[in-house]
Amino acid sequence: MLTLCGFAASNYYNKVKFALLEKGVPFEEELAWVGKTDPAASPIGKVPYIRTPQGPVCESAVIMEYIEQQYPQNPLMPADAFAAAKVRELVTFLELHLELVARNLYPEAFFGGKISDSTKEKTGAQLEKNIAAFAGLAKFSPYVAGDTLTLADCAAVVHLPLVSGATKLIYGRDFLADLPVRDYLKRMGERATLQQVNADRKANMELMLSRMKAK
Ligand SMILES: N[C@@H](CCC(=O)N[C@@H](CS)C(=O)NCC(=O)O)C(=O)O
Repeated sequence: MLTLCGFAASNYYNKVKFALLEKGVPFEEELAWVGKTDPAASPIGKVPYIRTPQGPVCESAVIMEYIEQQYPQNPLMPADAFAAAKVRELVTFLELHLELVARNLYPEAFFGGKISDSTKEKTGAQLEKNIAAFAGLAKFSPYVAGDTLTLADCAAVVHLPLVSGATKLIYGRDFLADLPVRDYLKRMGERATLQQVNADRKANMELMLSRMKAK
């Protein structure tokens, strides 16, 4: 049995969880807050990580590839090499060029902190450029990579809402507004799998807040 470790308020954790649910791979969840992770499984202290019968694996993109290879049922990667490369390209854009850049905004957007005007300016310009490039690659017809649900959707459903939310809060404008993201997320939100992920996320978020208050 595979164990997914981390906490359900984490978008990286939810990306893996959504893939497991969509594939119908049985798994258990082990709650591991930041600071309480297993160093033997996640040497850098990040979540998620998984425990497999052969040992642990960390880094969500690597975990996704492992799951895909180990459990071929309900594939989330096309068999064709070029089509698979296009899915990985979208995943890289979502993770590296959208989420990681937007993360510069999170301290002020979500965590009550402050970021400098120069960070806002630089991050805004970078996001405009990267989102325009992503728009040229993403299909949303009806899935991010085309007519089939793939790993790109697992990344999109967790990363796109944060990019929208953070840009709205910092710049007063959703940088993804010109893309069909809202309709896409609404459609995806009709899936029982995503509904479960989101319900668990909300419950875990409350738990996280009550832990923070108790400190
Ligand atoms: N590249 C990592 C990123 C994971 C990540 O940043 N997770 C956050 C929670 S959403 C975390 O563990 N942060 C704690 C830290 O960086 O120490 C992955 O894809 O798994």
